[in-house]
Amino acid sequence: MKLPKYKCENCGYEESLDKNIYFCPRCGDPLTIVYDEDELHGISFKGKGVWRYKDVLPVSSEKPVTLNEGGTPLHQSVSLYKEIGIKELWIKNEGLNPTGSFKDRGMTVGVTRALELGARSVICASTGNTAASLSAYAARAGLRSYVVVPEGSIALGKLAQARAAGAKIVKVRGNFDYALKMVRTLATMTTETYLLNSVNPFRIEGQKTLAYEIIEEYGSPDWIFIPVGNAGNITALWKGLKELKSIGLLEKLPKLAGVQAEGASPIYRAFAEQKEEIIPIQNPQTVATAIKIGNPASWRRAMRAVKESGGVMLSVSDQEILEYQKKLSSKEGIFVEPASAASIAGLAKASLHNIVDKNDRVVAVVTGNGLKDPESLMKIDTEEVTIDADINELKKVINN
Ligand code: AN7
Repeated sequence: MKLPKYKCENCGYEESLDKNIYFCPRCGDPLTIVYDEDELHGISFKGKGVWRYKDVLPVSSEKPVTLNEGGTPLHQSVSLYKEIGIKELWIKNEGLNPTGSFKDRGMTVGVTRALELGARSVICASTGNTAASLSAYAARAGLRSYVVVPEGSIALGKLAQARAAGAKIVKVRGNFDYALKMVRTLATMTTETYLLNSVNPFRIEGQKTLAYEIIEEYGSPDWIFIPVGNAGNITALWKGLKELKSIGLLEKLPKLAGVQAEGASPIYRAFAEQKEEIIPIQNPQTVATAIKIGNPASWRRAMRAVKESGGVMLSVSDQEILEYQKKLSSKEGIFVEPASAASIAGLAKASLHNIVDKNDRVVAVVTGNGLKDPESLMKIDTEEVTIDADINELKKVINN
């Protein structure tokens, strides 16, 4: 089989995978790993989870660093689809990955690559989930991990995960965008500390298995909705879908809808205003801390994915995010973190504006587990009472 190679989708630069690089030396965009299209045709898979797709993953190791990631459930909506006004809604629950988010799909491949390269340690900048995932996989690989996070802006559960796994936690006085800029610069100065943000092409490879699972299990929906922060996951999703078409497993590519939080939506803004470039947001704000990102590294690839697919970028308010986080739990039994609810909130908006049709079949990706970030839920009104330990008191509150 012809070996995969790095390619810059922005300017066409190509390089062998033997090199340890992340960015195009010509134009600076994150590099993508590409396969020969003829080689992909007719490939088949066996096994479960991310490593089911090992023939389209660019690592040769027989012993990947794994926690059995992938193979997450695709739940059919029993209620929200009606309220939203579409024919079918399926919810891909990435919060049921080993560390509670989709990041594990990329980390199993990325940390395996780190070992193949002989790295001594791994590093990421993170709004929380990447840190939680990286520190777990690094622990399993016996590698030192450094996670650089915006001080005060990461959810408690995620911080606890990184602490438990023994990562060195570096809190930056500044936002995620500064943290990412620093680790990117560090990566140009040393090869001993391997960079595992989603600008790492090997992480994108692992994350593309999301597309493989959706298509193998469901076939081709009309739309896929996905939350967007740094824009790695939508990049990976689109890459996977296009590969599936080359393999012959997918005839018609779905349209993609990328959903950002209003206060952190530079890609949406550029899309809506038909601009060629994004204008980074200096001080992004949203309750969905996972996607509180003002200068997404993979914005070009996200924009291209959305446009090529005939889809859209959308933005949703914090209020909409919290409303649909609650509804996902109260109507479907699926507890997600705020960033994840952005995809469903975006879908509701798209239906209202007739961007999706009532006959459409939609898959919405929810990306992270609600247990990581329960804080916002503690502030809403719910049916809660406190009683004495007395059976009559209990009987009084049961009112059906
Ligand atoms: C739950 O952990 O960027 O568009 O540093 O945790 O690929 O960035 C997290 C992102 C969506 C956005 N949902 O994905 C990090 C980080 C959840 C997330 C996203 C994130 P990308």
